[in-house]
Amino acid sequence: MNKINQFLVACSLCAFPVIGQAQQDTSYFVKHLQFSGNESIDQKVAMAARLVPSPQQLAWQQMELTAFLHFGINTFTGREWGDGTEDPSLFNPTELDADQWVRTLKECGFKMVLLTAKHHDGFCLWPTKTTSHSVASSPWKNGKGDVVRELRDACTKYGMKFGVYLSPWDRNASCYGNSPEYNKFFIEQLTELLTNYGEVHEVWFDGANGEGPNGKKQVYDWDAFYKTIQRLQPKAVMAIMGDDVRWVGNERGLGRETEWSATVLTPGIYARSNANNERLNITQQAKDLGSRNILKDATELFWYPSEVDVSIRPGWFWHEEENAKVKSLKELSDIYFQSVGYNSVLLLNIPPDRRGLLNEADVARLKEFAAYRRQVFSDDKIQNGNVSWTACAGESRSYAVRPESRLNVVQVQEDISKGQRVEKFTVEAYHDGRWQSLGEGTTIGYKRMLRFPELTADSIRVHIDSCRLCANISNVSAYYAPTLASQSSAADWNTLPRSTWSQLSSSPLVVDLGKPVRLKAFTYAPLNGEAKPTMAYHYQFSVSEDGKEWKVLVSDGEFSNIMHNPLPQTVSLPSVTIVRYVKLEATTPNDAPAVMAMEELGVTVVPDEK
Ligand code: FUL
Repeated sequence: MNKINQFLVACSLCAFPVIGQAQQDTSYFVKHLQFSGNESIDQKVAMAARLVPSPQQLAWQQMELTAFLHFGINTFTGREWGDGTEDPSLFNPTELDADQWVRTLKECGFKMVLLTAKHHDGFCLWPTKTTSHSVASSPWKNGKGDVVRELRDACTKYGMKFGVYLSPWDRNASCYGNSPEYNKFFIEQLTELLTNYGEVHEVWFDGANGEGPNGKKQVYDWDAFYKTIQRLQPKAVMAIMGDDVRWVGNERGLGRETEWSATVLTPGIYARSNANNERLNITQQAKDLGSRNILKDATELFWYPSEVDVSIRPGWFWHEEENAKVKSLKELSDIYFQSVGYNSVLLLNIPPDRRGLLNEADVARLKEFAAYRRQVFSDDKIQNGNVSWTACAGESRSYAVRPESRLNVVQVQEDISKGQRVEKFTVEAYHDGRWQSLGEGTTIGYKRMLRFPELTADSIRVHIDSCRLCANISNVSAYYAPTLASQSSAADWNTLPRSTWSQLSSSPLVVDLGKPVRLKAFTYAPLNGEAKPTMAYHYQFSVSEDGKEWKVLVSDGEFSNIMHNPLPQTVSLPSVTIVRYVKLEATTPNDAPAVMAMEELGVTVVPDEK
């Protein structure tokens, strides 16, 4: 065991330097460092270079690929966010088989499985003592079932790591909004999960909170939640509303090209986070979370690596109509290169269906995805790439490429147990007697992949243009990733050409469809898949035959999670209605009147009867 590892083991959560703070110092800061305010920028940079992950963060980053299972009452209602009033008797998977989940995921290269033990609807997948709103009140296994236990057992059987998602936002708990009482209730739920199911490797606290200004306002006791985890599962990482794992900032599977695990973003669970982050003018979505420029004004730094969470389908929960919308191999591969290849862990969601099985459509795609990764990454075109290299700014190293090898990917890794240091690097290829540039990147971190048009090369050269102290490059490799065909993504959520429509207003959105039609469903699709402050969240949907007399078809609708996952949401209407005018009256997530455009509306109409 080397000096660093000895220290890491002895002091996993130290928030202070081991020895001094001089530039030549070889000491490390684990997980957090505080600047005194007197350092020059060079001194700050040298300290930042010596910020390292805790042992559990390091183990977490090394997993690279983890799986999310969104499963619960929504699976049976077809919703993305339940409102907590669902009848537990709806929960009745006919063939639930956690063995099938974990076996499939293991075969497909996943290292950990995280289950939505409780989503925002408050329905618990384990027989909790805290509420009757759980599997214990469902017909599944006559109320004797425990999904968390079945998943845990399957994880043990297959040697898979295990994590739980427990939504702080609870739309069912009557004590929600009575802050001390709900915090106690939540800690009891957390305690059950962290006590009764063996080792838990990740605890995922969602930041989503859809309570409007008129809803109940809960003040969470993050500190007590944090301490509960520390006490019961000290090796678990605490994600999102936690200080071990950071949300990348979108649900589209898109990481940052410049991704600092050593970041100035203060985790949201700390009371000082708003003040710190506002002072630096940053959010979780900010482009720059760690450059020298932003270090200048930072007062502290966190090892807070990013996690890219995305669903294999448009929604997080299983919906029958999305069986044909499982992401293509090309989309999954792009997501992989833009998450794992951008110094992040990929958390891919594969939602079990109503039978309680991973659906055939998802399993087939997962297998294709695994086979593709195997094909690409089992064939490293470089022979000596894993010899470690202490690289100072301005230095390069060349690597011989196996003869006749085509390549289009170069992968570089830093030994992050000694910190994240590279700020800019360039990759070149030698062919036909000359060097040509393949591309350049900024950060490397645990893993960075660069893609470029395919070529044949005799050798490649990695040049470290700029770094903090000297970088510790642990691996350089090169691969050939076969080109994958794109699938057309023509919108299938509007069946009536817009050429006959006219928009009469935008807030509310009133549209004249041009002729009477038999309306079966409508869709709201934020323009360009972007979340805007003026977007619709809560809505009322009405229709009219003459534009004067209106009939409300949905009075209290919600486009659940649209702020984080701004994809088309289709609402099926209770019955087919003849309409010519439609009206969408909506409020934004901040409860202001929403502004919408005709292009964001889709209608599904039934052809006229002959
Ligand atoms: C979001 C939630 O609101 C979604 O329903 C989903 O669970 C996703 C992973 O996080 O914030």
